[in-house]
Amino acid sequence: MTTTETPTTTTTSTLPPDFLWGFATASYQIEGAFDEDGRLPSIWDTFSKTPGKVEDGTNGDVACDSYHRTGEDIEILKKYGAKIYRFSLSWPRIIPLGGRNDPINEKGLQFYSKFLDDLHAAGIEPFVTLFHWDLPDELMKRYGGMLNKEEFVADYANYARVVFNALGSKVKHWITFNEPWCSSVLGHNTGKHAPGRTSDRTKSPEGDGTREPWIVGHNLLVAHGTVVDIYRREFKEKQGGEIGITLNGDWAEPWDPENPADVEACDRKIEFAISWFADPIYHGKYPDSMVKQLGDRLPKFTPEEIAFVHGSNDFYGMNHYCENYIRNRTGEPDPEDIAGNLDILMEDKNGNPIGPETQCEWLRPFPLGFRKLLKWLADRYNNPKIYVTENGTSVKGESDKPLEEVLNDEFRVQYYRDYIGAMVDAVAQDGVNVKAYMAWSLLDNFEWSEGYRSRFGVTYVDYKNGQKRIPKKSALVIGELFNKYIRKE
Ligand code: GBH
Repeated sequence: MTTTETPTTTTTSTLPPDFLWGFATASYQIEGAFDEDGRLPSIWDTFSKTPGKVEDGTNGDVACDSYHRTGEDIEILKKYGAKIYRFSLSWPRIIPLGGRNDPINEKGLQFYSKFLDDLHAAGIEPFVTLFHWDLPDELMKRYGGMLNKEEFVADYANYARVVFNALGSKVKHWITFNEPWCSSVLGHNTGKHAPGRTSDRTKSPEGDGTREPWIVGHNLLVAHGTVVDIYRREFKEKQGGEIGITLNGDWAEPWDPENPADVEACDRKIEFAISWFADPIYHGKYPDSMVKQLGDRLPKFTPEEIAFVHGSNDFYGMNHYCENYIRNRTGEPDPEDIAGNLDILMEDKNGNPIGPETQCEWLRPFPLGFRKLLKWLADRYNNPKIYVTENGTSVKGESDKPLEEVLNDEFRVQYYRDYIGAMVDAVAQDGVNVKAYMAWSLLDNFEWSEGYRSRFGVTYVDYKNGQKRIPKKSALVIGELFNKYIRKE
């Protein structure tokens, strides 16, 4: 499908009876208990406690206190009718120092083991992310974390093996990495995320945004491929699960649809964000557009590496939030450029906004883009099984609204109606193979560098009153939508 076709959303489409839906979260964003039962700091503890890194100066020390409130979290999941729950494991809870010769923390494993048992008892199927950005801080200090291929891949593989051994009988769906793009680009080019490395010396004493993001991305791919291989050879047969990676990616509309250079730039934008990781996994090589622009700054796969990476997804994990207008840039790309030599804009040539504002600068809803991106992925990757592992929105000014208005979150309700509807059309009308959907997020939580002001929860969390959870309207609407769309047989 080209970027200019506009299929319409209908309400008559349906989903197959085995379609799964639920909610998602991540360890550092919800758990709190930052120094309990042997947990040591991750790069996010260190980064968020560095002045100026998080907008409201907050951190995840307490967050939603989910470490002490697993029972409440399971209660609300049940109340909302969720079939599945995606959460992530905190590596520094399980191996506090992180490395393959460092001690394993049994208390950390016991916490997750019990949580998995409790989820199963409630009839909720877990989707478990091994890594959602909270790298043990010691590994950053010891050898540069994700920048160090030999050390990082070996330590991540050891961590994964510890986890598969201890918890693998209770988990059928594993996600190796959440959004490697963010660890690479935000962590090692713009410096907006931990570990905050960038070429900008006003923000970081160290870092090279022209090279490090491509090295980190490469290392994460190799680590992913290595762990998938370990799972398939040592665990899959007896544990019967599946494993894949989760990638973020926005849809792209041309700033000027009449200009072929803008239309072409849209594909390049998606290639730099998604195909950077998905092409090696599905096609065994980096996209041509990236090789062309980055030259020898893009690492090369050794034959052993690509053998692990190529074919390493049992499913495609898709995180999706929004879209942009894309305008081609002429002239030589800036060496710091990570996007494909183009401008990422919120308005088209005629000044029309892509969608309404939310609390996040970067997020403007445009639901049809979800359907188009699903089709784009199906076409490029031979119709893989897709799990939507995150989708959701913040609401402009939500943190300043009276509670009653917060709970009656019409804007978010409309977002889910439109986005879920667009996904259903992609499945029923375009033949895209989506098999599961997880809304982001179960709870308002620590929104990384945006702190607590941006709220993505379908559940309000009262940070001033013991992290009390109160369902918003959207929490129940999602279930109603899926009850309507999923065929009974
Ligand atoms: C998800 O990323 C994360 O997986 C999740 O943990 C998070 O809570 C959720 O988003 C909501 O934010 O303006 O330069 O900082 C979504 C993909 C890509 C969205 C980077 C924000 C920010 C670019 N993200 N983007 S910048």
